[in-house]
Amino acid sequence: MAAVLAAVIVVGVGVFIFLSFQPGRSSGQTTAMTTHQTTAGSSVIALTLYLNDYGYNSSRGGPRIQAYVGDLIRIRLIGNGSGPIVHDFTLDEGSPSPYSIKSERLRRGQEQIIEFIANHPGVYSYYCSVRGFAGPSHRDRGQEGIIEILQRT
Ligand SMILES: [Cu+2]
Repeated sequence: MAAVLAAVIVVGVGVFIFLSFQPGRSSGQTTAMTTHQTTAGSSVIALTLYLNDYGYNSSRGGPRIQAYVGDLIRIRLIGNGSGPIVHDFTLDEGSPSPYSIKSERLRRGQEQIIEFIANHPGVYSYYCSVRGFAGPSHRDRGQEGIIEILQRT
């Protein structure tokens, strides 16, 4: 556990096949964010995001993620696109934001856990950076959400 908490930017656990079948857009995709207090007064914000076409835990948009400066954000990403369509989680200069977070591009059934420290306060967009050969980007199709990092007062 301590080793996990010590991890900083993106901890790519690698991509592995998710063995159990996940039906697309099931009703189980509500976003439950759990918070664990740590000794330093900061918290671990843990949530799961299904990478759907073309939203996070929905077919458009994504949940608002809230954390305080110093918190560790841990997101379990589960690919849930249709056919060969892949999706990712990006929070970078394109958001725009001072972060540099980008997951693997996951297809249905693939999974990755990313972790990063919420060290820049502000309100930013996270989004899917995938763009097909033709047509609008996934972000233009609505695949983005808000992450809000609050100053601890
Ligand atoms: Cu996408």
